[in-house]
Amino acid sequence: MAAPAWDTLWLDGHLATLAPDRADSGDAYGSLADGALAARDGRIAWIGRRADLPGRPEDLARRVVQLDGRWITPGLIDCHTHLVFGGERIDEWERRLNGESYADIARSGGGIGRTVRLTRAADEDALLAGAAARLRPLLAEGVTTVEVKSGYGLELEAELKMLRVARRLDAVLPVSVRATLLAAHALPPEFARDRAGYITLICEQIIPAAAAEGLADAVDAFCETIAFTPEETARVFTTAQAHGLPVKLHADQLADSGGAALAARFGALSADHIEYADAAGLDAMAAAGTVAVLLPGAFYLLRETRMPPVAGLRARSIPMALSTDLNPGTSPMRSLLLTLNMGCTLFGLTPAEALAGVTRHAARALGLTDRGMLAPGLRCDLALWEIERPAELAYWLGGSRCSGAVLAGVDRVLP
Ligand code: DI6
Ligand code: FE
Repeated sequence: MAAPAWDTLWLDGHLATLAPDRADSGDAYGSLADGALAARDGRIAWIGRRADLPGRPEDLARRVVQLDGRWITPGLIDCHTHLVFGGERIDEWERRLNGESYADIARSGGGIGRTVRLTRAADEDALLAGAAARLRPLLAEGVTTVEVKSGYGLELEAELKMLRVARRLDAVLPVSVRATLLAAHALPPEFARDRAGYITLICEQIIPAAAAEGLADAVDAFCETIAFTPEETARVFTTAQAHGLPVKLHADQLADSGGAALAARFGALSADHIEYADAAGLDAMAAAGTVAVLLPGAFYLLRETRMPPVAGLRARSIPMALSTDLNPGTSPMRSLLLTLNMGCTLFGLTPAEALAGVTRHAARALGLTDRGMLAPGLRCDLALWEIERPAELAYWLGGSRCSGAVLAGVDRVLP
C-alpha cells in the first residue's frame, strides 16, 4: 500500500474558495458545497467536491479532519494596520466627543505627535507586547496574514525599532507578517521648519537602512493636505524603488491631492482610503493595476461623509480590498469582521466583494501571489467557520463565528 500522498484532508463541509475562475461554482464566492481540501508540505495539494476524491480519505491522507458542515475560507488578510505604537489616545477620543477639535488637541500636544513621543520612549519589548495584545483579537477572527506599518518613530532608530517589532510578531504569535516603512507619516517636531530636510533623512538614511536590514517589504507615505505633498511623496517613492521596494500610499483621504494618480504613476501596490480620488485617479489606478484599499474604520470614527468612489472602482474593475487601518488616532478597530460589515453597510459593497477584500484582493494589495484564495499550489492558510453561508461573515455586528485557523497547513493554536 502506497504511503498517503497528503498530510491533511478536510472534508464534509463547504469551501468558499474566493477563486474567481472556478467554473464548477455557481456564485461570487467560488463556493464548493460538500467540498474537500487537502494539504501537503504547507500548500494546497487538492481541492474539489468530496464526491470527486481520488480514493478513500484514510488512504489519501495521514490525517482526516471532519468539518461537520463548517465552512472553510482562505485565511483572512488584514492588509493595512498601524498596530505597533506606544501609549494610547483614548482620552483624545473622549475630548473630541466633548467638543474639542483635532486642531485643538494637536496644538495641545496630542495627535500623531503624542504617539510619536510615546513610541520613541518605549523599548522594543514593550512595543512588541502591546502590538501582540492588539493582534490577538484579529487572529481569533481567522486572520492569518497581517500588514504592519512603522510611522510613529519618524527618526532613523525609532523607525527601525518599529519595523523590528513588526518582524518579531510572527515569533510570538502564529501569523504571517508583512512590514511596511511609513516614515513619511507625519513631520517630526525637530523638522517642523525643514520639510525638505526630513524627506532627505528618509531618502538618505531611513529607507537605505531598512532595505539593508531587510526590515521592510514595502514603503508607504501619507499624501495629504495635513501631511506630505505629491512632490515630497514622489521623492520618497523614487528612493524606495531605487532600493527595490514596492510602494503603497495613503491617498486622498481628506482632500483630492492627486494621490491616487501619483500612486498609479509609481505602479503602487495599493492606494488606500481614496475617499476623494477623482475619475482621472481611478483611470490611472485601473491602468496601473493598483488595488484600492478601503478603510471604513477611519471613515466611521471621524464621522466622515465623503464616501469612496465604489461605483467608479467597480466600473473600472479595480480590485477593492478592505482593512481595519488599526491605529490609535482614527481607527482603533480590532475586528476585521466588523470591517466587513462596515464595508457593506457604510460603503455599499456586496458581502462577496467584502470577503474578496480581505482575501484575494488584500493579498494583491500586499503584492502576495501565494495566498488569498483556495487553489492548488497556494499556501494552505485557512479559516474555519460555523456559519450557514459566506455572507454571514459580514452580517453579525460583534462576535466571531471562527472555529479555528490553519497556517501553512498546520492547525493554529493561539498561545
Ligand atoms: N491616516 C490616518 O487616518 C492615520 N494615519 C494616516 O495616515 C492617523 C494616525 C493617528 O492619528 O495616529
Ligand atoms: Fe492608515
